[in-house]
Amino acid sequence: MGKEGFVADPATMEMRKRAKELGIRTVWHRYKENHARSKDAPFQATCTTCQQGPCVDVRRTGVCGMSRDVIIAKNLVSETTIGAAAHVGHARRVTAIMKGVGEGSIKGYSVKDTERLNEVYDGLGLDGAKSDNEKLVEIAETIQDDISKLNGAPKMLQFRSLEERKKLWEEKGILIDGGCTEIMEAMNRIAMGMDHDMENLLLGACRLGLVDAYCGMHPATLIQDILLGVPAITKVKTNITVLNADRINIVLHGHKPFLSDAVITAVEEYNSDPKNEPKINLVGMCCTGMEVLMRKGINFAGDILQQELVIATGAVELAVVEIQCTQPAIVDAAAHFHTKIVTTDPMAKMEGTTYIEFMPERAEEIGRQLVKMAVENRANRDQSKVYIPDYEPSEMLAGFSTRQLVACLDKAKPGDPLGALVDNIKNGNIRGVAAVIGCVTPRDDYGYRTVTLIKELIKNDVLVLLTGCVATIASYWDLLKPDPTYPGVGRNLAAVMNAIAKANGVEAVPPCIFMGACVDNSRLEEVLNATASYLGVRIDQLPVAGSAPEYIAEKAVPIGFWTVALGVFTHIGDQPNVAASERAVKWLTEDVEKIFGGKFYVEADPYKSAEKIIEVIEEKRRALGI
Ligand code: BF8
Repeated sequence: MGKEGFVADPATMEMRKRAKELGIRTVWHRYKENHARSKDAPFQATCTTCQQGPCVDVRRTGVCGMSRDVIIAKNLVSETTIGAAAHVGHARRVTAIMKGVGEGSIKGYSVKDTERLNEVYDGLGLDGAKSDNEKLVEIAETIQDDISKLNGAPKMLQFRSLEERKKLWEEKGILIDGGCTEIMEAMNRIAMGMDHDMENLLLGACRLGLVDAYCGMHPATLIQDILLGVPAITKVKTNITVLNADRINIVLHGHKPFLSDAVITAVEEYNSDPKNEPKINLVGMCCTGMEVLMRKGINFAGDILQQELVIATGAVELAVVEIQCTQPAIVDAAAHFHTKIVTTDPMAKMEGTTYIEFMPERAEEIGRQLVKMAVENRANRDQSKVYIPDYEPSEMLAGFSTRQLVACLDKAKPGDPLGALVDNIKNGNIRGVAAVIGCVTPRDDYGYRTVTLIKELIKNDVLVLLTGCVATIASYWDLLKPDPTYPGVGRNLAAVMNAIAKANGVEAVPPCIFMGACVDNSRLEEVLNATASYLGVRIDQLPVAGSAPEYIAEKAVPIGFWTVALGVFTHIGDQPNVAASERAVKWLTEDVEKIFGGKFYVEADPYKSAEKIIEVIEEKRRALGI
């Protein structure tokens, strides 16, 4: 029992206890040891830029005279740059794969969705290719140009954002050049003696939001859709308890689901041979886990906070990681068992692990090599150390790409799928739409903020779309399980969901809609743009909100600046490290709304956050006259 009667996921709690008994320090232990956040948070105004400093706990100015407000804005730009660089790095890697596939040097992947290929090819304004492979190359070269060019807005931005936004961004001076140029200039502006204007710095952070979206998330999603398939509805099981004590367990961890695709193929090959016993149980973790659950129906074992706990079961033969959100603590957890961890990206190595570089040209061979490694390691398992909590995994109905969502709505209102959504928003059955996205935090009871917030929203007839770790945690509380009684869902929203389910010939749809991993926030823009265009209004007029109740990663910061620049009211559960500057807080939570129509709202309490989100949605409804 935790906050206000909240009961955290029992499988996770039991594994935390088990880890403690084994002497494995988990993220929750380390959080208590290291957390330095205080109410007045003076440490938040610390500048480490030059050797006159570090200027710690700056009350007025640093040694150079830089104000506390500017130091804080500069630090926020730095964090935002790192986040944007992570997503651009992801896009760069998958773009290189796409180019190799088109040119024929990479044989293990091919076009899985021609419709998506053509949509992207045409959308980027390309023309004249004679084959799908030529299209792959041209798209890849266009995205590479978007990422690397010195001048001119990325073609992806031109393709994926609404005219009204582009015009506004240009007017306000945040229309971006190439992704790498922007990242370089962001580092340049925070160098000693450069930008000392708080507002200019924060507008710079908004630019990085656009970099993240149009040189990172959008290209990553689109390329993955083209080469690995557009997600369609699928049912999976989730939580640590999807591990199988009788099988060989392999965990796929990271964000870039190309290596995992090769491992999946190798596992299918291994499992299909009747001579091979025991069979392999393949499970996913973090965003790669979400990618493979959506596209391949692979069960999901854990979010960012559960990664050590999954290893602490002692049942994992091999964890394969590629990029992002891997906590180095898994090495310590694995050292208690036979578990092998393999890192695969030259920019994401980890001491104490085996490094096998993922070369997409050799994907098939590397997939088999990893499977062989896991199979051989099974003999080293000490079965007496295996401990998997005895709870049923949760059920998740997933795979709601925008296309799948539209297909479901089309059954409800043939020929006018968006009408099926918009009619219900207009008549008030759906009060509005909230996208709840991002990470989970060790700051309070596991899942408390996310689960409580979502429950409050759906109870009040707000349709909730989910991406990222919050989504998988929601599944542990059955918020992604179709149940025809729609427990906890507002009466009107439940009636809409029931009608959509019936139109699609299924018993029920889940209380919330899971739209994918963090890069798939790009899918949320597809929904926003389509709805705004259908209604003939701006995004900032729509009764919608975004929320990252438990964000922790740097990647979440540019995503937040992007949603604000799109015009979305954006809730975050924790103050970024800006509390020591009243001016910065005011700009982010008030002034920026006058520029873009969106702003940040900071609140840790999920009840208060839900109340505020609903209030904003109701205000927007009133302004629209609905
Ligand atoms: O990109 S939600 S903890 S896993 S950052 Fe990481 Fe946050 Fe999870 Fe994926 Ni997203």
